[in-house]
Amino acid sequence: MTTATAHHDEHHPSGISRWLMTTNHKDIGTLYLLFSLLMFFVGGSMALVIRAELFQPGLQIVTPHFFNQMTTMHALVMIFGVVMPAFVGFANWQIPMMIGAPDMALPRMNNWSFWILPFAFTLLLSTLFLQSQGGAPAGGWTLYPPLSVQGGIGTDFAILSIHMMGISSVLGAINVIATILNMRAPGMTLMKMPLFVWTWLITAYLLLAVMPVLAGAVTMLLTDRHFGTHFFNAAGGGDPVLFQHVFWFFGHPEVYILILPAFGLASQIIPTFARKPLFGYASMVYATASIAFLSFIVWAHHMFTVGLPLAGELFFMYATMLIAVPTGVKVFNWLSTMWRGSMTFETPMLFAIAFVFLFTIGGLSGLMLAIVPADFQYQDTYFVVAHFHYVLVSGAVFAILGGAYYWLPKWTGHMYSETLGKWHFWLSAIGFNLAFFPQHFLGLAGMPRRIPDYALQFTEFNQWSTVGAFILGFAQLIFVFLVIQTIRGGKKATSQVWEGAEGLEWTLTSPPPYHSFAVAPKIK
Ligand code: HEM
Ligand SMILES: [Cu+2]
Repeated sequence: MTTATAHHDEHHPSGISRWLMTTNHKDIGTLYLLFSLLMFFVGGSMALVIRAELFQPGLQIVTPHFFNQMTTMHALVMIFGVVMPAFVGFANWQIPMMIGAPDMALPRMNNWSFWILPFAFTLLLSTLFLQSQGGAPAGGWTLYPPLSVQGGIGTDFAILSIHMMGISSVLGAINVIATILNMRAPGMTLMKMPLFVWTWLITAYLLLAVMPVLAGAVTMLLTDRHFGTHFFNAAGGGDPVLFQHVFWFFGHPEVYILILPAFGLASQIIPTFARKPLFGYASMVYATASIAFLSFIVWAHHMFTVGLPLAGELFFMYATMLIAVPTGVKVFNWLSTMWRGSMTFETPMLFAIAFVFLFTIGGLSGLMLAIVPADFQYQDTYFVVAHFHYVLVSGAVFAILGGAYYWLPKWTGHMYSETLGKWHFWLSAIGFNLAFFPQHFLGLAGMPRRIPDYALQFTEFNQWSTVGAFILGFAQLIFVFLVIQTIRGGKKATSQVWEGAEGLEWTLTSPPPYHSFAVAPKIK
């Protein structure tokens, strides 16, 4: 039977022009995910350079200036080049299939929002080759003035690259909102949408709200650097602390842009392998919305040591603690979904369970950091570095890896090797905790962050941390091998793939047709 739709289904361009010109959500999803994986190795290698230098006190491998470039670039790459593109990759692949739409609402803009990224990161990474002119930005990813005003041409490249990343994110967010609000199949009401779609809808609004704020902050930096303005120059009547306020007004919602889609991934995976519907669907939606709202009123908890007025310190302390409530609701709902479920522990579920527990550890250290007088001790120490790696690595990255294992059979049509998957998981989990758990104690003992050398008493824990980081790094090579192996072949995946999985994407073949849902599905 060759209907028009069936013919049109598989007809698509091939070769390089396919990937350059594609407007297909699955292709663009694949491009975002592969880009993110490549950047993971770029950002990860930088982290290993830092950890190798910190294996023992004294300077062995890099100069202090290059060390500062590595910490700054590592963070910019991991945040804007790995986690954010990975989530947009998942959104592109999954949202149209989950809501029963043929594609994203704005396909050509979708192509452009991806292809801006390789140019933005070429610009950013090229600064590493400008060592004679100061090299890459080296004042920390937060780009605080006055250091960032004094930095070399690398800082200008970083500012322009951040502008391009911001445009890509804003275009992606517009596309997600337009798709979710206008392209749902008949009967797919908002409160019937999968949680992953809800978390992305709310994340997209956060992106629209704060990416322009970052653009504003770095533009003021650029004019202070080249056009004689004094926004952040105290001698010119400006205030360097103003930059911190504007940066973190973006920066704190940004950390929720890095975690809300991860919450959505966990809410897809856990019910599937617990074989129970998600506990408290509606409360999950309201918890996500309240976290997003609260994320706008806590930014100064990054600045408790700049000398805020007491009333300000108290407000930001209590507002930050308040975020623990909706976050707690989510953790409670995931545990209740697992409770008395008939659970099996395939690799996606292992990553999802590790996500829940290790993210909670990150959340608890976040609560400790929210206490103003205690934060006077923690601020700018390795305790902070441990905290945000628990929420960003075992949080965001573990959820991303879990999501990849969950949908890889759907995307490729092949089952991956469960044995390799489990090796990848356990080496990642052990390596991660060995790398970052000791850092809590280094911080409590007073080891500052962003230093290439340290006092003797910090040696042992730094050595464990470095060994752990290399185990974590090595484990990711298994993942790359597994992905290539699965794309190439393996046991055929069924449409349903996972027995307990719910959702429209599991009604499509694996891999799904190039153009899916040309005819809107009926939502029960
Ligand atoms: C995957 C393994 C990772 C390792 C081994 C690692 C390791 C490190 C190390 C050693 C530092 C420097 C700390 C210092 O000396 O001050 C650092 C900083 C940082 N990392 Fe990671 N990291 C990893 C992944 C990530 C990810 C996935 C993210 C974000 C999504 C991230 C975000 C950051 C940030 C924001 C900083 C602070 C940079 C600065 O001080 O300006 N890291 N990381
Ligand atoms: Cu914050």
